[in-house]
Amino acid sequence: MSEVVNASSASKGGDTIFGKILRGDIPTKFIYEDDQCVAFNDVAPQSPVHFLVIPRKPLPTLADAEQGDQKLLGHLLLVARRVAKEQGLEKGFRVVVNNGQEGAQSVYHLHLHVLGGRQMEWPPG
Ligand code: TR5
Repeated sequence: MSEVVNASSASKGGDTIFGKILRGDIPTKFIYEDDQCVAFNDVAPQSPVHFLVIPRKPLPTLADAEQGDQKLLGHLLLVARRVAKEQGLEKGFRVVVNNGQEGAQSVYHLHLHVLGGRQMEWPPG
């Protein structure tokens, strides 16, 4: 099922698959972790390298972030940059945050997609 179809039926509220990953209920190899966030490979990669950076704090969407989350949001971007370098993405990469239904968000736990390893196109679909 496409992510857009998944996104059309997804909604905020309750536990998410990423909450289960964070708690260790679903065993997942973290390619990075610290006290604020973790990174792991996307289960359905859209490019040769495709990983997600997610905060430990269960913010459902970027739109739910508040002023007090400023440092956390900056940290997520710096972790994206760091792991992208570790993954060999010297030639470039893309960072995506899908927000809400029209943003095609399917998992309501904030996450940064980091995609690389091929030439990206623009505009996105
Ligand atoms: O559509 P949005 O932006 O919400 O992105 C959600 C992403 O989570 C998609 O790229 C999915 O492929 C990814 N996803 C979904 C699951 C999953 C995952 N990545 C890693 N591990 C996963 N598990 C164990 N289960 C999922 N349902």
